[in-house]
Amino acid sequence: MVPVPSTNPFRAIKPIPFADELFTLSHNTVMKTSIRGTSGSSKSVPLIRKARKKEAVRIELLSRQLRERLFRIVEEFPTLQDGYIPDFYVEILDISFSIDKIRQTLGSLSGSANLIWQIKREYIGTVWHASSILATKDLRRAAFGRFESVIKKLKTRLEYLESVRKEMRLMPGIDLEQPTLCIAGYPNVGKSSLVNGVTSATPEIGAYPFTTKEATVGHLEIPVYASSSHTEPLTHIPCQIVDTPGILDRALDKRNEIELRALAALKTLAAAIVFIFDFTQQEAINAQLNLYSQIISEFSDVPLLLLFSKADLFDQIEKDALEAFGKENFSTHPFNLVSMNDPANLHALLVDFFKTNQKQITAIMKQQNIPAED
Ligand SMILES: Nc1nc2c(ncn2[C@@H]2O[C@H](COP(=O)(O)OP(=O)(O)OP(=O)(O)O)[C@@H](O)[C@H]2O)c(=O)[nH]1
Ligand SMILES: [Mg+2]
Repeated sequence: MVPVPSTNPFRAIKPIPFADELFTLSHNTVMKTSIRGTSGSSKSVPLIRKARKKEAVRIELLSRQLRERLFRIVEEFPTLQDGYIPDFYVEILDISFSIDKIRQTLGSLSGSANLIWQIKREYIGTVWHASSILATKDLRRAAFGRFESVIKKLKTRLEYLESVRKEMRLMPGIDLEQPTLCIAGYPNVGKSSLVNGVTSATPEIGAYPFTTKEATVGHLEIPVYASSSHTEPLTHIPCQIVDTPGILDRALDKRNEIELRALAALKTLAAAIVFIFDFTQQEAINAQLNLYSQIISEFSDVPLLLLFSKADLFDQIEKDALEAFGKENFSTHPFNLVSMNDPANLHALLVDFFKTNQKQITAIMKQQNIPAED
């Protein structure tokens, strides 16, 4: 089995704490820390000086802990700029969240960390001039209260970042060095069944539209032969097969988030497309034809393999009728009837398609990997 590359940059982010948790954890750690030179019975240092030092150090420690935690969250988030993370994740972020909002949110975490630093400076200065032990404690409590209110104001922002992290970490890991074949088609046509049949991936299969909600990656090894007379492969090329959600035949501005995610995968990942057509959905024949036209015009440079699914459900007369329909409507593409009960045939078709289009696939991959210019 080919190992699944984990190049999804969102999987490296640690869970983002709730605001309360972030403050309480840091607060408890600081209150448990013993501060050198502020306890014991040394008579040489006056008690007021020990108290000033103790509370000033506590303020310093808590501010440092909070700032470190905030900066860590900001640093762990992938840089949301062209060239830093694959375009696929940028597109998904823009569909499901908002890159601007994420940037602003991360910016406000850094801003809060700086505010904590200012509060700390203000209070430490005052604590050193406190006139009584009680006053040092009151000042420390006041500083902590200010820190807490800064952190509490981040409540919804931290929750937002955690929701981004949780959702984005579910996206597949994509290896940009590997060729990627995207499976596309109308809902419920058998896309996931195909991926399930020829790769180690096990996407959910269901007898209802939009079973697949986001791209899933399966892996396939394509044998490469030294020449057509060789029967033993020279080597194998690892290849990614991306199962995408179904796409209906409708205008872009009417598309739901699930369809937009499918188009984002096609746009940013596909070095080749496998389009699945399902003749058992008689009521959606025209819709599928329209979708096919949209895909071939939008991705005109990308090699496309056309497959008619659910072959096992057709008798010979229906197959002949299908053949005629195919010739009439798909003059530009050869087509094949496939069934999920025959993964060996599917596999052979994919290997052959890859072999025939290898040059074009490699050229598209090169183009996709060129970093965007500023
Ligand atoms: N008889 C038969 N049924 C199939 C075949 N391929 C898929 N199906 C059935 O068709 C239904 C849809 O299959 P999926 O693989 O989930 O289709 P999909 O295109 O991924 O659907 P969405 O993710 O919802 O867009 C399921 O009930 C499958 O069991 C096939 O070759 N033969
Ligand atoms: Mg599916």
